[in-house]
Amino acid sequence: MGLDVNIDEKKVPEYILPDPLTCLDGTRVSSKTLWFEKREPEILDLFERYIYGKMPGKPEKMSFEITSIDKNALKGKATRKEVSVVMENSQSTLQMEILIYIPNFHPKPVANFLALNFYGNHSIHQDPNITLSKQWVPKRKAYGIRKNQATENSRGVLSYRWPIELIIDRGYALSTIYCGDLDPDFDDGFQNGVHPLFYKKGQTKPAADEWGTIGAWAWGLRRAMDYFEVDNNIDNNRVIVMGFSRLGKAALWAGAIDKRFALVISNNSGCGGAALYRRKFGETISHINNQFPHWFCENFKQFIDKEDELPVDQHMLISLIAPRPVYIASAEKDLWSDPRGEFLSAKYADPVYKMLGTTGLQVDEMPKTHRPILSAIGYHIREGVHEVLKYDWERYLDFADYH
Ligand code: GTR
Repeated sequence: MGLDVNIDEKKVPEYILPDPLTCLDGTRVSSKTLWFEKREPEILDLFERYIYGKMPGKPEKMSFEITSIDKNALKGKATRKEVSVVMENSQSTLQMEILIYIPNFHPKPVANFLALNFYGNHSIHQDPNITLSKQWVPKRKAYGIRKNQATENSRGVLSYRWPIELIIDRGYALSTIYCGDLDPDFDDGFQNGVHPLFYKKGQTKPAADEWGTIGAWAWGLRRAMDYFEVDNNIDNNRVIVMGFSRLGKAALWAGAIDKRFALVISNNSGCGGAALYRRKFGETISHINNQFPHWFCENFKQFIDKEDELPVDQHMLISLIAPRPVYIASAEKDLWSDPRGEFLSAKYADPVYKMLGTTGLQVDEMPKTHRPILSAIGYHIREGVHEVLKYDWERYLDFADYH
């Protein structure tokens, strides 16, 4: 990645993690009631205030329109549909498109994987009938993108990350949204995307404790959940929110803040996702805020090179998902994301999961490559680089089946 980061385990500093089961006032949390009434809201508030920023609720008006439907997709195995979600506030409107594949030969309603994508819904499959996104997309010649616009050559360019047939064959639906529908991934001072919809009179950017881009992406996942609640083919008690890398950070945040997500999956989410900040291994609070000043709330920048002053670390984000199942996946060569730090978040969230009566994480030590752990907290590390591959999806399907 070119940037100067520590990838030497011996150089990881000593650190003390905040205890998820001790409240700010020193109270020890030994009961579910105390967790849900006091400590959990306290931790959530800290993540809102200092890391991801507070996000608003639903917009004043929201409508869903099915804009296309093909009952014979994937050679008849699936129904593919597109749903436009139109969101309006007095100031402006925003439209987000959900692409959904539902298995035809499985009893309804079905469990559903929901994941944001990086380059537009059309990038996940070659199907010429998927609407080509008209949104701004990041420049990438190899993906057929010209002047930040997708072209016919952009279809299916990332299909290797989306084994749709496998997901359908296993009896799950798959839904996806282009993250740029919610907020294009560049620092524009929050003039485009969803933020302006919620500005108060005279406000031109989010306050220091209000949402950035990751918050906006997570907010969009929640609005998709609002749609699933009215779609009879989808079992809204079995919606799995999944994300890769920056979108894995958003998936974890959405899963932490919204209990309607039954299961949460982080694929190589790294810094600001599953990895612990205090290890300062791979990407740090400093790197991430310098490279992506728009991702988090402004307050997070106070902790640049001051990770020990944070009242939380990312194991506490995982603990906010408890007792719902969560799966964290790493990759051996993805040192930028700190695989060991991702595992340790799972490990240090375990006491909360156990206190809430689940199996927690059933190992103490980081497992070897390709030895997935299935318990309330799931984990694997695979060989290879920062990616989401068929191997990862197979494990997520196994984890979803297991629960
Ligand atoms: C990197 C960033 C990571 C991760 C990654 C990705 O540049 O430093 O935090 O989000 O991008 O999203 O692929």
